[in-house]
Amino acid sequence: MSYMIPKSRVPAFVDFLQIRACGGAGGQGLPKFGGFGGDGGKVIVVAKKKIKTLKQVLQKYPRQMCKAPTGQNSDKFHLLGENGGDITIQVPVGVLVHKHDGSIVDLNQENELCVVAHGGVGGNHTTNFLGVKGDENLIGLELKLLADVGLVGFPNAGKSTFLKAISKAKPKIAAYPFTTISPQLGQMEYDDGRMISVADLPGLIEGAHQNYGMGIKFLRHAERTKLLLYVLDINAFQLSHKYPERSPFETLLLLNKELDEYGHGMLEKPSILAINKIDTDASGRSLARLMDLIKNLPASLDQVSEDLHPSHLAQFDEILTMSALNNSGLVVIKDKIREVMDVQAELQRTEELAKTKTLSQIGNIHKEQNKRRLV
Ligand SMILES: Nc1nc2c(ncn2[C@@H]2O[C@H](COP(=O)(O)OP(=O)(O)OP(=O)(O)O)[C@@H](O)[C@H]2O)c(=O)[nH]1
Ligand SMILES: [Mg+2]
Repeated sequence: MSYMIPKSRVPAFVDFLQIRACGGAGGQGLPKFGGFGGDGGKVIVVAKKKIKTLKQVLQKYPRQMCKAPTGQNSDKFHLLGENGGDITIQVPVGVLVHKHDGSIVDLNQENELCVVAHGGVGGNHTTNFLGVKGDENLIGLELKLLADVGLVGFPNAGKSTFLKAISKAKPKIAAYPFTTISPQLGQMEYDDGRMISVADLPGLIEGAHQNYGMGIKFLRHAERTKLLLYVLDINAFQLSHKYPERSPFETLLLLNKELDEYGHGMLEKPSILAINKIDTDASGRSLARLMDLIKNLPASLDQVSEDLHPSHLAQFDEILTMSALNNSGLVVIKDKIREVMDVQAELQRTEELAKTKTLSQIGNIHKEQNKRRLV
């Protein structure tokens, strides 16, 4: 009999996985001789590049349970019981560990780790020589999205409408903020068959970097994207009567500010600004005003209150307009996305080539030196 879940029952795409992590219990002490039981083992989550998906993790722990060994009991021949060994759960790089206490740990690099369940201490005089039970914690493993393009914007800006228009994805769209509550993925297909993946993220609001709204939780999913598409509503935005009304320029600055404060290289990513709902600005007056303010940055910052000023201004590769609802302007945006991605890929290739070149030059220098030494 196998403990493995039959292949048909393992979902094809797993981006969240719960695991019950149990630390080992401490071994029993030996009161007669004052012997110490060994400590129970810990459960540790560690990021490994060789693990690519959470599905692999599920296949390794089909019962979604991971238990570390118990510490050894003390006996008259082994007064100090051996500690139970630790268990490591190997997960892909880019996993967010949701710990039982509500904290979230980002495992972004090879071998980064976090302890998710401690073992109990071995029995000794302070515990009446009884081994203590280990932690039993329910943890969540969430894999950060891996998409080429991330859609960022305030709620209601039209991000999901854009995703729906350019891909086969069917995200929920509605005229109220926070319609999207979890990241949605879509594939943008080009005439020559090239595919670029797009992640629609829940809307950001003022204070997102401090976890207002759905904040940081979802910004994490934008970290691994290669390009950000800022979606901006040409109309003013007001989250509720408790919040001030923000002009499109203010919304843009706030978005910029939130991404800047969040850090993680968000502002350094290639980015395109897509000004949406252009169909609602028939006279073109709002657009003209907004473009004027953008062109006159940073001087135009004087026109808005200082607490909206970002410390670094985002640099856009392009500023374009669209009506995601009416399918207008989308082809230009699609093409620009591809162009920026291609330029980035080319830059990366040249950088890598330069690196290998330097390495081979170093190799040649060594060869030259060896030659000289031989002469
Ligand atoms: N007139 C007009 N309305 C639009 C356009 N794009 C989106 N909308 C409308 O704006 C509202 C919000 O659109 P969504 O696509 O749900 O906005 P979102 O940015 O995904 O919002 P959240 O998920 O809440 O962050 C919906 O009622 C859309 O129909 C547009 O180009 N023109
Ligand atoms: Mg949405």
